[in-house]
Amino acid sequence: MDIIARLRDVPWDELHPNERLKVESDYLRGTLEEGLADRATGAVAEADTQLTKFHGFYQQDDRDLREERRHQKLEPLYSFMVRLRLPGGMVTPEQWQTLDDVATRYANGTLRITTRQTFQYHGVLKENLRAHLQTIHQAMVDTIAACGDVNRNVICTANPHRSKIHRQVYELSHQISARLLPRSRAYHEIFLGEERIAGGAQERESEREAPASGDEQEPLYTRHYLPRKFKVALAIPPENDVDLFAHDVGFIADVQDGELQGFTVCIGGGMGMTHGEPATFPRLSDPIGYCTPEAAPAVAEAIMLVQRDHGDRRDRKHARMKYTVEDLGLDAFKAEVEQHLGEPLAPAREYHFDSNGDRLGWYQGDDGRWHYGLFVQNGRVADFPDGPQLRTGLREIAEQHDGDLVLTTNQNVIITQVDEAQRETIEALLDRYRMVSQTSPLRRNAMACVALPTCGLAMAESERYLPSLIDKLEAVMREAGLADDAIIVRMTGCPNGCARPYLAEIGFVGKAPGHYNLYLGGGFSGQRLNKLYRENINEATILAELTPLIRRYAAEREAGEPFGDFVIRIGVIGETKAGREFHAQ
Ligand code: SRM
Ligand code: SF4
Repeated sequence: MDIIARLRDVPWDELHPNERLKVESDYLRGTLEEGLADRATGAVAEADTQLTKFHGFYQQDDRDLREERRHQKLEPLYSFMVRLRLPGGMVTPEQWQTLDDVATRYANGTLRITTRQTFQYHGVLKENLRAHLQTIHQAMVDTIAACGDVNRNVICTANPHRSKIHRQVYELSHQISARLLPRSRAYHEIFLGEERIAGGAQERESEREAPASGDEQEPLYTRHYLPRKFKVALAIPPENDVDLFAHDVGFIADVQDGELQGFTVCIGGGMGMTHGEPATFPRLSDPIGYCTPEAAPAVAEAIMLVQRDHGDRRDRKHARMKYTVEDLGLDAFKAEVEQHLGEPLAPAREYHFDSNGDRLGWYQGDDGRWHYGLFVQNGRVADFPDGPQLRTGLREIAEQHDGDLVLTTNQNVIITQVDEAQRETIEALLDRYRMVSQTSPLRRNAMACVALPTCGLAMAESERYLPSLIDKLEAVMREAGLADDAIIVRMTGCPNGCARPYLAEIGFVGKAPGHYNLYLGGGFSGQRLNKLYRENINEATILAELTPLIRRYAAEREAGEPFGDFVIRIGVIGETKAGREFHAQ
């Protein structure tokens, strides 16, 4: 039974309010036109704040100024976070320049590389939204479906210029993105000035009365869209830079004799949970089968349709596909997928991952050209006072160099396609703008989510705090003789998991201002969740807890043993069980 049949007779009050909103939004139009024109407020209408997400932007307010403005009886300082759809994360140097211009003209003067291989802008005022989207549109970039209950930016192992396989997988990320893109023209009409073609939803008598066989305006999603966000990742072993098991759908490339044979397909991953609610939990995806490269977009679509039809539309905390997989069971979910495909999936194949970090520094691609993986602390491309001049430096590289720039899911950037003769020029620019500092492997492998001041859900600092905590942890590592060792550290300002902290060897998850839950024991290649070790602790306790463990690791580890494996072996923390048992001590 599909979603239209399933929901036709369900009373609205049994569904989450967002469900009604989607259906009645006239395919994501809502009253956005009117809201954008209203200059009396920096906000859009309450209901439209849900719809803007489907178009790639979020209403936020500056939380640093919230109290002060409240005292002054001013409305919060509203602005928008704008997120690009950039499957596979690659931009041309010309696009980079436009995206950089837009950061000055319409946003807060920074670009933020996200954990899903794209850019976010912060601080975009309502009156600048249209101009912002129109400018990037001229550079062939959009923000469609970057947020909202739809398929999100499709991510893949970084750098299509590295090898033939990387290029093929990158192209597939585009094909999957295109296939799962909403078809509504709302974005083009509201933001790009396209004329609306008469007919369609407005003329239907009842908003809930969808055509029996398919929906012309949204053939895949229908007016119900998905119960929740939906995420697809593609990885090329042995690198698991995308954290393949953290997503609703994962495709693991199977390469034999230098040729891409197909993909092992995994389903049901996700990170988000809520503190103190054991019914919510991070989950790693499971393999359900194997498909050819040609079939991958159809397989992604079939999986999405099963989630569309079976996902929970009553409780948004239980609406991600990982819960549908848990509730239906892997086999029943798979059977539904195969029914959509009209044939069974082949059996899953073996794979092996050995890391989930990025390749940083210089490396050579198959065609002999060079690529430079540049570390960007927490993905913030800015000119830091007394620090790296990343924005100016990367801008200049984009002006002088004709190779593409590729964003990674570890929030870094790769300067690609550098000929031997150009390497000196690039190095001189990296030097001039102090873009490469002597960072430790600990820092280079650390990630933090955005959190304060823009994220409305943050309970504690993350991006603004992690660098100073790393300073202190670096000192502990140095003193223990581990200055050259990598431990994967990740921090988020709340349990939603935007920097995938439950896969870190050391994970910090914000609980309250200055206080974090400490998780230990994630796998070095993103294959194992970590486990809660200490709850609600401040910096002094974090350091007091970690210092002896790091010292012990230095003294007692086996050759090549990662920190996450070590803490499990010595019994400091138990191995994580899947699903609900994630919360059990
Ligand atoms: Fe996220 C919500 C930032 C990757 C799980 N995420 C948010 C919002 C939009 C807050 C909000 O809803 O008001 C954050 C905006 C902060 C800001 O001011 O910019 C936000 N998420 C981010 C980014 C920018 C973090 C970063 O530092 O890079 C990442 C943008 C990705 C992108 O380009 O699309 C980001 N978010 C993730 C990931 C990682 C991933 O996808 O690989 C996750 C965990 C994986 C997953 O989805 O399970 C993630 N974000 C969430 C959740 C929890 C979802 C859940 O299932 O419970 C929320 C809250 C929600 O959806 O209700 C959320
Ligand atoms: Fe915000 Fe929480 Fe995501 Fe961090 S993890 S960006 S605090 S929603």
